[in-house]
Formats: sequence, C-alpha cells, structure tokens
Amino acid sequence: MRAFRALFLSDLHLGTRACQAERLLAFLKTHNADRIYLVGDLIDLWRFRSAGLWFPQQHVNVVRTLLGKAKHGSELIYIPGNHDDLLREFLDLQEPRLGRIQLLSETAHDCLDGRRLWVTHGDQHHHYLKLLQNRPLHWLLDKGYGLLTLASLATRPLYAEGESLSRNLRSRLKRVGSYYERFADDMLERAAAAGYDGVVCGHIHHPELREQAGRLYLNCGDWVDNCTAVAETRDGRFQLLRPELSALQDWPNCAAALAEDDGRVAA
Ligand SMILES: [Mn+2]
Repeated sequence: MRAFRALFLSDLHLGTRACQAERLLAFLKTHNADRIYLVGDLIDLWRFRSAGLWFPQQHVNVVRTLLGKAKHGSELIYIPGNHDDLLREFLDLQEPRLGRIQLLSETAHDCLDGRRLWVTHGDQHHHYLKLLQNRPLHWLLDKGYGLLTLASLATRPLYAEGESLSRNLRSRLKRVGSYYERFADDMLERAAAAGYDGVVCGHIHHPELREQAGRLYLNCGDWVDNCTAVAETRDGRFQLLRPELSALQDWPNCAAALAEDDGRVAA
C-alpha cells in the first residue's frame, strides 16, 4: 500500500459502462492517503436521467472501498462536478455529509510547504460549459456524450491498451483549438485572482501537472480513458500517478516509476 499525504481523483463516472471500475478498484486497494479529494463527476447522474439506473457490483465496490477508507481514518472530501450536479443542491445545508464524506462545492488544500491550492471540479469556471445552463443544449450534449461513450466502448477492441475513440477525439480537439491550454490558463488565472498558489481540478479528462509562473496546475485526469490520479507525497512533492494499464499487479511500482520521469514537481 502506497500512503500519501493527499490523493486527488476526478471524473470516475461511476454508473457508466465507460468507467474502468476494475482498474480503479485495484488502484484504491494499493493507494491510500490521509486526505482523499473526489474532485467531481464521481457518479454520473446524467446517465441515470437519460438511460436509467445502472450500477453494477463493481461500481458498488468502488463506493464501498472509498467508504472503507473514510471509516479507517482517511478524511474524504467530495466536490460535485457537472455530471453529479444534483448534489450541488444540498450544498446550502449546514455541513452537508454523506456518512463520513464531507460534501463541499470547492475547497482549499494546504500543502506541506505552506502553499494553498484551490480544489474545484472546473466546470463552473469554464466559460464554454456555461452554455450548459441552457436546457435543450444540455439535453443534446448529454445524448452526444452517451453516443460517444457507446461508440468509444464499441471500438475499444480496435485501439491499443490505454487508447480509445473518445481519447483520440479529445486529442484532436487539443490540436484544433488548444482547448486544454485555454482551460489550464483560465483555471490558473482564476486561482491567482483568488489568491491561491495553484489549482487542482478535473473535468476535461486530460491529466496534467505543471508549474507555470510559480503556480501549480494539477489536473487529475479521469477513470474513463486515462486512469490517473494526483498525489501529494509525505514529503510534499506532487505526482501524477499514471499506472501501467496492461499490468494490474505491477501498478504501484509502475506508478512510482512513471511519476519519477513523468510528473514530478519540486516542492
Ligand atoms: Mn465534468
């Protein structure tokens, strides 16, 4: 078991067939932290609205494993995203909790070195998706998202491990509009304006860890395509954990090796 000061996971999309629950479970069973942040889109409530309730045992096991961590001492903080936005309606309650899980719209993470990071899913600050307030467009995008998920699943055998149609489309999107760049710049700008030393977010399903003008941008990625998480080590370093997809049993070692050359930022 690798134990961290903090773990950040986003865009699990439990309740959809695209969620890689088996890999997620293997990850949760080998990684722990004093504080675990679930940075939005944990359960995909959009899918329940449009496709009915589908929540297989393995997805239940993910929730149980997370609750187990809370029971055994990890502090769990759940920040809803746009796919679990129904929960945002309960944020006005005094200290909203789901059992031992604290529910927050966003929060600040105090790093070991004294820096403060803004922790938020990212959609509420994302000007393109402000359009989602528009109901007919929301419906259309939801259908489009469902179709893309289905197409991505159907074509998964055609792609190498770790690749998929949706990931392929997302990387095209990057080339056309440098969408990820603009998202990161936007989030960093907002973090700076609010007096934070950086931001931890998710939402765009693109794992990234960078330091820009002295500020940290940490994107957790997702458990649909990338299977990644952000971690703060016990000595205060941030790592992007990207476990080797084809070797489940070797995950912790691979995660450590990849974190070394892939995503280390000096504390
Ligand atoms: Mn999202």
